[in-house]
Amino acid sequence: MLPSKKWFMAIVGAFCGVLAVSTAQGNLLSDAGFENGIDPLPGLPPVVGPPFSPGFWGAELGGEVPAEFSVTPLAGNYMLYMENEGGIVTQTFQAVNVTSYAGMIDAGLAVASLAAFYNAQGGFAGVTTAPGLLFFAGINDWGSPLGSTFANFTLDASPNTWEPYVLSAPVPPLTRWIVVQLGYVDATLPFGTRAYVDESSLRVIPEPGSLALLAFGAGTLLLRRR
Ligand SMILES: [Ca+2]
Ligand SMILES: [Ca+2]
Ligand SMILES: [Ca+2]
Repeated sequence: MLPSKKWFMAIVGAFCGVLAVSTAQGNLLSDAGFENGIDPLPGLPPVVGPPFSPGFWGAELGGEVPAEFSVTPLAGNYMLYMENEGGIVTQTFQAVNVTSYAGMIDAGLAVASLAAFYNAQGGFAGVTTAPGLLFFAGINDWGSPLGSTFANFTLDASPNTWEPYVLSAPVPPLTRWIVVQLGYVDATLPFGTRAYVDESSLRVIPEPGSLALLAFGAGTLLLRRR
C-alpha cells in the first residue's frame, strides 16, 4: 500500500527541518577567513601542545597577508599563505574542542566536514595540497590520535581562481578534539614561492543515515500526534 499524502508530507517536512538544523551548524574554526593579519603565525607547538590550545592558527611557515603575487583574497582583506618548510608537507593547524558534540559523536552519528579554498601562483605539477582531520580523545593526546584522514588534490594553474575543497569523515567515538590541517605538498611548492588558503570551515554534522532516521522518527511522531 502506498503511504498517504499526509504521511509523505509529514516525513518531507521533518526531513527538511532536520536538514535545516544540521546545515545551520556553526563554523567551529576561529579566524576562519584569516582576517587577523598575523604574519608570521605562531608555530605548531602552541596549537598541538600538549595540551591542545584552541582558537588560533599555528603554521610551520606561513602567515596572513593581503593581496600579493597576483593572488587576491577570496573574501575579506587577508588570506593564509604557506611556504615550503623543507619537509614533506607544510602545515597550518588549528585545534577544536568538540566536547559539546559528545552525545552525537559517541553514538557514532557525527561527521566532520572541513571545507576551504586553495589557490597558488600556478604552474605546479602533481598533487599540491593536503588537507586533513585528526581526532583525539584528550587534551594531551597529540601523540596518540584515535584516527585521522588526509586527502590530496591538485590546483589549477590560474592565480585568478580559488579551488574549493571539502573533506568529510566520520568522527570516531570518544573524540573530544579535532585538529584541522591545511597543508601544501612541499615537492610541488618551489622554495621562496607561496601558496594560499581562504574561507575555511569545520562543521560537525549528523551523518546522512542518522538524518534519515531522525526524519523518519520525527515524521512518525508528527503523525501520531494528529
Ligand atoms: Ca580572507
Ligand atoms: Ca611539515
Ligand atoms: Ca587557482
